[in-house]
Amino acid sequence: MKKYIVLTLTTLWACSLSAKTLEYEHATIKLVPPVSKNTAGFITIKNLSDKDLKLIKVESEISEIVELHTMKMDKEMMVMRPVDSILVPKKGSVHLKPGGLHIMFLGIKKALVKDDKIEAKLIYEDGFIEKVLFLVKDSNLHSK
Ligand SMILES: [Cu+2]
Repeated sequence: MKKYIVLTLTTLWACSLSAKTLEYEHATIKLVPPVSKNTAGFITIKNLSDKDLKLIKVESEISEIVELHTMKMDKEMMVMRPVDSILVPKKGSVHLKPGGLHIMFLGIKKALVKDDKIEAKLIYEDGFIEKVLFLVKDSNLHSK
Protein backbone atom coordinates (compact mmCIF):
# COMPACT_ATOMS: atom_id res chain seq x y z
CA MET A 1 0.00 0.00 0.00
CA LYS A 2 1.20 3.43 -0.88
CA LYS A 3 2.58 5.45 1.96
CA TYR A 4 1.84 9.10 2.32
CA ILE A 5 2.40 11.83 4.76
CA VAL A 6 -0.19 14.16 6.10
CA LEU A 7 1.20 17.64 6.16
CA THR A 8 -0.25 19.83 8.79
CA LEU A 9 0.35 23.49 8.30
CA THR A 10 1.11 24.64 11.77
CA THR A 11 -1.57 27.21 12.00
CA LEU A 12 -3.21 27.65 15.33
CA TRP A 13 -5.50 30.58 15.56
CA ALA A 14 -7.56 31.87 18.44
CA CYS A 15 -6.15 29.03 20.33
CA SER A 16 -6.38 28.42 24.01
CA LEU A 17 -5.01 24.92 23.65
CA SER A 18 -1.42 23.82 23.30
CA ALA A 19 0.02 23.14 19.87
CA LYS A 20 0.18 19.41 20.33
CA THR A 21 -3.49 18.93 21.05
CA LEU A 22 -4.49 17.24 17.83
CA GLU A 23 -2.87 14.87 15.38
CA TYR A 24 -4.11 13.85 11.96
CA GLU A 25 -3.62 10.69 9.91
CA HIS A 26 -4.92 9.28 6.64
CA ALA A 27 -6.39 12.57 5.45
CA THR A 28 -7.77 11.74 2.02
CA ILE A 29 -10.36 12.95 -0.44
CA LYS A 30 -11.90 10.45 -2.78
CA LEU A 31 -11.07 11.06 -6.45
CA VAL A 32 -14.25 11.35 -8.48
CA PRO A 33 -14.66 11.86 -12.23
CA PRO A 34 -15.12 15.49 -13.37
CA VAL A 35 -18.85 14.88 -14.02
CA SER A 36 -19.36 14.15 -10.36
CA LYS A 37 -20.14 17.19 -8.27
CA ASN A 38 -19.72 15.66 -4.84
CA THR A 39 -17.05 13.75 -2.98
CA ALA A 40 -16.13 12.64 0.50
CA GLY A 41 -13.15 13.22 2.75
CA PHE A 42 -11.76 10.89 5.36
CA ILE A 43 -9.36 11.42 8.24
CA THR A 44 -8.32 10.10 11.61
CA ILE A 45 -8.27 12.78 14.29
CA LYS A 46 -6.41 12.12 17.53
CA ASN A 47 -7.07 14.23 20.57
CA LEU A 48 -4.03 14.22 22.85
CA SER A 49 -5.56 16.58 25.38
CA ASP A 50 -7.63 15.72 28.43
CA LYS A 51 -10.58 17.66 27.13
CA ASP A 52 -13.25 16.43 24.71
CA LEU A 53 -13.26 18.40 21.46
CA LYS A 54 -16.01 18.83 18.94
CA LEU A 55 -15.41 19.30 15.25
CA ILE A 56 -18.23 21.58 14.16
CA LYS A 57 -17.29 22.68 10.68
CA VAL A 58 -14.94 22.13 7.77
CA GLU A 59 -14.16 24.76 5.17
CA SER A 60 -12.46 24.29 1.83
CA GLU A 61 -12.12 26.11 -1.46
CA ILE A 62 -12.81 23.00 -3.51
CA SER A 63 -16.56 22.94 -3.08
CA GLU A 64 -19.51 25.27 -2.59
CA ILE A 65 -20.61 23.49 0.56
CA VAL A 66 -18.85 21.29 3.10
CA GLU A 67 -20.88 19.19 5.51
CA LEU A 68 -20.19 16.66 8.22
CA HIS A 69 -21.98 13.39 7.49
CA THR A 70 -22.64 10.02 8.97
CA MET A 71 -24.03 6.84 7.39
CA LYS A 72 -27.13 5.21 8.78
CA MET A 73 -29.24 2.20 7.90
CA ASP A 74 -32.65 3.24 6.64
CA LYS A 75 -34.96 0.48 5.35
CA GLU A 76 -32.01 -1.77 4.49
CA MET A 77 -30.26 1.06 2.68
CA MET A 78 -27.20 2.93 3.84
CA VAL A 79 -27.99 6.61 3.62
CA MET A 80 -25.97 9.71 4.44
CA ARG A 81 -27.18 12.14 7.04
CA PRO A 82 -25.66 15.48 8.05
CA VAL A 83 -24.51 15.78 11.65
CA ASP A 84 -23.99 18.99 13.63
CA SER A 85 -20.67 17.97 15.06
CA ILE A 86 -18.23 15.12 15.49
CA LEU A 87 -16.88 14.39 18.94
CA VAL A 88 -13.16 13.79 19.28
CA PRO A 89 -12.88 12.21 22.72
CA LYS A 90 -10.13 13.25 25.12
CA LYS A 91 -7.07 10.99 24.93
CA GLY A 92 -8.84 9.24 22.07
CA SER A 93 -9.51 9.42 18.39
CA VAL A 94 -12.23 9.44 15.82
CA HIS A 95 -12.03 7.76 12.43
CA LEU A 96 -13.80 9.32 9.49
CA LYS A 97 -13.89 6.49 7.00
CA PRO A 98 -15.92 4.99 4.17
CA GLY A 99 -19.20 3.63 5.48
CA GLY A 100 -19.13 5.88 8.53
CA LEU A 101 -18.52 9.47 9.48
CA HIS A 102 -17.08 11.57 6.68
CA ILE A 103 -16.64 15.07 5.37
CA MET A 104 -18.93 15.77 2.43
CA PHE A 105 -17.84 18.18 -0.27
CA LEU A 106 -20.89 19.31 -2.26
CA GLY A 107 -20.64 21.24 -5.51
CA ILE A 108 -17.03 20.70 -6.51
CA LYS A 109 -15.78 23.82 -8.25
CA LYS A 110 -12.83 22.37 -10.17
CA ALA A 111 -12.07 18.79 -11.24
CA LEU A 112 -10.02 16.85 -8.72
CA VAL A 113 -6.59 15.60 -9.71
CA LYS A 114 -5.10 12.42 -8.30
CA ASP A 115 -2.29 13.00 -5.77
CA ASP A 116 -3.15 16.65 -5.37
CA LYS A 117 -3.22 17.97 -1.85
CA ILE A 118 -6.25 19.94 -0.87
CA GLU A 119 -6.31 22.25 2.07
CA ALA A 120 -9.24 22.25 4.44
CA LYS A 121 -9.85 24.13 7.65
CA LEU A 122 -11.05 22.07 10.56
CA ILE A 123 -13.01 24.23 12.97
CA TYR A 124 -13.66 23.13 16.53
CA GLU A 125 -16.32 24.23 18.95
CA ASP A 126 -14.20 26.58 21.03
CA GLY A 127 -12.85 28.46 18.02
CA PHE A 128 -9.83 26.23 17.58
CA ILE A 129 -8.95 26.08 13.88
CA GLU A 130 -6.42 23.91 12.09
CA LYS A 131 -5.47 23.60 8.45
CA VAL A 132 -5.00 20.07 7.18
CA LEU A 133 -3.94 18.84 3.75
CA PHE A 134 -6.01 16.05 2.25
CA LEU A 135 -4.49 13.81 -0.41
CA VAL A 136 -6.70 13.08 -3.43
CA LYS A 137 -6.80 9.30 -3.68
CA ASP A 138 -8.22 6.93 -6.25
CA SER A 139 -10.01 4.68 -3.87
CA ASN A 140 -10.54 4.57 -0.17
CA LEU A 141 -11.47 0.92 -0.06
CA HIS A 142 -8.26 -0.01 1.69
CA SER A 143 -7.99 2.81 4.12
CA LYS A 144 -8.34 2.11 7.79
CU1 LIG B 1 -21.97 12.28 2.74
